[in-house]
Amino acid sequence: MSTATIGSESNIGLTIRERDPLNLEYPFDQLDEFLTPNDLFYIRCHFKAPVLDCHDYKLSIYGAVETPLKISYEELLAMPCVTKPATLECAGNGRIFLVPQVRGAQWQLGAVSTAQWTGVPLTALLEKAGVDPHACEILFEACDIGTPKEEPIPPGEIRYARSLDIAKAKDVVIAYQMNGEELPLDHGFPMRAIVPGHYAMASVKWLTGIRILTEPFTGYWQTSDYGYWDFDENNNPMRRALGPMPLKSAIARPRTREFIPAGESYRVFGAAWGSETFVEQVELSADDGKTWNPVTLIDEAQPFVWRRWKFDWKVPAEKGTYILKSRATDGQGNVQPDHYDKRFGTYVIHHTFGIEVIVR
Ligand SMILES: Nc1nc2c(c(=O)[nH]1)N[C@H]1C(S)=C(S)[C@@H](COP(=O)(O)O)O[C@H]1N2
Ligand SMILES: [Mo]
Repeated sequence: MSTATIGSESNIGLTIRERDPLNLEYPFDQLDEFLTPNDLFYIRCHFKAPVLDCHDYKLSIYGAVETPLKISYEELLAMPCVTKPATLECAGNGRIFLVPQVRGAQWQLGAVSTAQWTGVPLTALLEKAGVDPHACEILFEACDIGTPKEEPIPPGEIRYARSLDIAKAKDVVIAYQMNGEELPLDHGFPMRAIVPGHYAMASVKWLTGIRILTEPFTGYWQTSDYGYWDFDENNNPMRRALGPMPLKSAIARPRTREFIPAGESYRVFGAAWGSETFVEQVELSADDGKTWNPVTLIDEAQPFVWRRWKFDWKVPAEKGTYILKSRATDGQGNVQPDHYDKRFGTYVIHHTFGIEVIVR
């Protein structure tokens, strides 16, 4: 077996969850700066990353529009751009903590990262094309292709594609830079969508088409995968697509089963994030959720990105196993739940789960 094929040479700091397709986890216990360095940003791919030549690249905007467009890479770079931060989190982040174990990549805490994204606002492209007033969704089409491995398997090879409610278009950036650098291959070079506040399956990489739809899209990546069972208004079961990231906080340090010296002070460090509403407060418990203490928030409150936090824990003199938990509250008073919601199957793992540490 070849060993020289794990991402690019710059991805060596990431934890391997799967080699082919490439699935690499950010070592979350190294959380430090607000922005995750590009070479530590987690990578989640369903198929082999397509290698596109930006000189031949064209982004098609078509479907329910007045003027279908094919825009080159150079033309996109010449348009007015925006730069904004967004936290991306894989909907399966934290899956390894589910008991009993579920299928899928066994992410620990690090299928989440934050970057500054530079690109063209989607609204500018939609204006150029002239959107049909009956349009309801936007389909982002990518050019990576393959056969998904998980049952039920589609009848043949499929491309990655995902639709979005047109009302959310206002926040979307068609990005070609990540933290001020050219978008790396594994993160979608030359262009990707960034959908701030949504689980990152919405942020389609290697974007080649934007199709405007007048009917909801029901493709594989939002019904079979990245969907969940619900009931419609007539009480019939239906699949709904995952969307916004619910409120969540996570402990970066200490790590699970870390040894901590008794009787000293230990700086607990983590991050909390949500979607449209910002994180208002985070609390920490060192007794498995019996008592809670407010932590110090480091970053300013804003939607779509994490707020790092810290808490100086007076570690008890008594040796033994302690369970740490963090719990976030948002600007509307919503509190992070303490149980996993089974409706979401192998996704949406945002409850307050315990980080067990050993004081000695
Ligand atoms: N074209 C394409 N876009 C994609 C994917 C993919 O496999 N193909 N994976 C999605 C998923 S599930 C996640 S979590 C994010 C990961 O983005 P990253 O690799 O830049 O961290 O990309 C999304 N966009
Ligand atoms: Mo994902």
